[in-house]
Amino acid sequence: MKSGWRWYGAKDAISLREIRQAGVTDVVAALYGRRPGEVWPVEEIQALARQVKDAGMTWSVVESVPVHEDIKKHAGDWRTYVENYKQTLRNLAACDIKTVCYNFMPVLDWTRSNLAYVLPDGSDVLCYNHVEVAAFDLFSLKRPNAARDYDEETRDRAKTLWEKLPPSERTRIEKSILLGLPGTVDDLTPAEFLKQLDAYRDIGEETLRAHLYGFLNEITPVLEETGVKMAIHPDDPPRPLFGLPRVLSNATDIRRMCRECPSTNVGLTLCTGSLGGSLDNDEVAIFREFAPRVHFGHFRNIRHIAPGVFHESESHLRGKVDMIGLVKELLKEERRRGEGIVVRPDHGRHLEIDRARTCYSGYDYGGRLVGLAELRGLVFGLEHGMQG
Ligand code: DNO
Repeated sequence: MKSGWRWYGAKDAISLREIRQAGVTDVVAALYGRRPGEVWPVEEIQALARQVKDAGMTWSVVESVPVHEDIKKHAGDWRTYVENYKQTLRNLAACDIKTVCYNFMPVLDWTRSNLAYVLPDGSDVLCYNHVEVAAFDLFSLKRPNAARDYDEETRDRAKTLWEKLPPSERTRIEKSILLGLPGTVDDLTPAEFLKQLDAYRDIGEETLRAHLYGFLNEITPVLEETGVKMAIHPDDPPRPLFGLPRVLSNATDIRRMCRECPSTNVGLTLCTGSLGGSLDNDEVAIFREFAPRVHFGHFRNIRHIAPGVFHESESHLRGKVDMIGLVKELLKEERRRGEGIVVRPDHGRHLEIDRARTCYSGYDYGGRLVGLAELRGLVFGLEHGMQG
């Protein structure tokens, strides 16, 4: 396992020196100043790569080169954005950066309803509660026809919840969904969010799938010529949201992508926490089945506490995800390839040592430091014959 770490560049409260001291070799970064659809200039890529190198590490994975919304919709200038995407891939490859994480979730990147769910020890984590999301959708956003996207029980529970929530809690849910999560390109007002949702009115699941596969097959010649590997990030959470289609939530979706896009340069970010958001997903089986296509890993654990409600766990090793089984698959695949796969500790608890600084939600120092140490300890134990 190559130890990765997501770094938000100049805006990150965490320094490269701290990251290096966490035992990291591979930095996961992006040109955050560039808008979706723009070509990333070689000089800018080189400058960031040099900064990372001077700190004793390598920028080896990009997270993310965002896919412009128009590519997902086949709207406006989408063909130009595809060409620009190809050029960005060529420019990254010229700087020897050959793994690209991205997602194909419409409008919102990942979604949570609580960015500070408090655990018994006083640390806090991110939480997704489907009833809170439904309540927001139905009674705050008031999305037209939202009711038909929820079953009766969820609608009733959402109504009861919303009625009893104090204004501060309602605001907490609204802000958690619309603002503040890294990954989402712009903070959204409710009106802007509704407008963007409406733009997907006529785009169903099959259409979005066709757009994803079409995009990947269109860029495949560039992937093969440069050696770049595309690592799609699964839908987080892995279920339809706000009436939007989802196309990468489970093994069936991955299987289909692999069938429609035969190049092995088209692969996956094995994000255990995203896949683990559904009790039906078996992350270890997914790793096993698609191992040659796993180009990057996000490892974390989660706990499901009620139907449709989960939060990140108190440890990267314990929870819904069988981390021992997963790391065994990782080691097996690494032996087969004869090289390591970059894995980053995905999200961590917000601990006391980070209270004095503001990190991106889920991306504190202490919590991820512990997570990475746990993962490395597990790898060390397994490599030295410890029985799981
Ligand atoms: C959340 C992240 C995602 C991820 C993107 C990839 O913590 O895993 O925001 O970076 O979905 O495009």
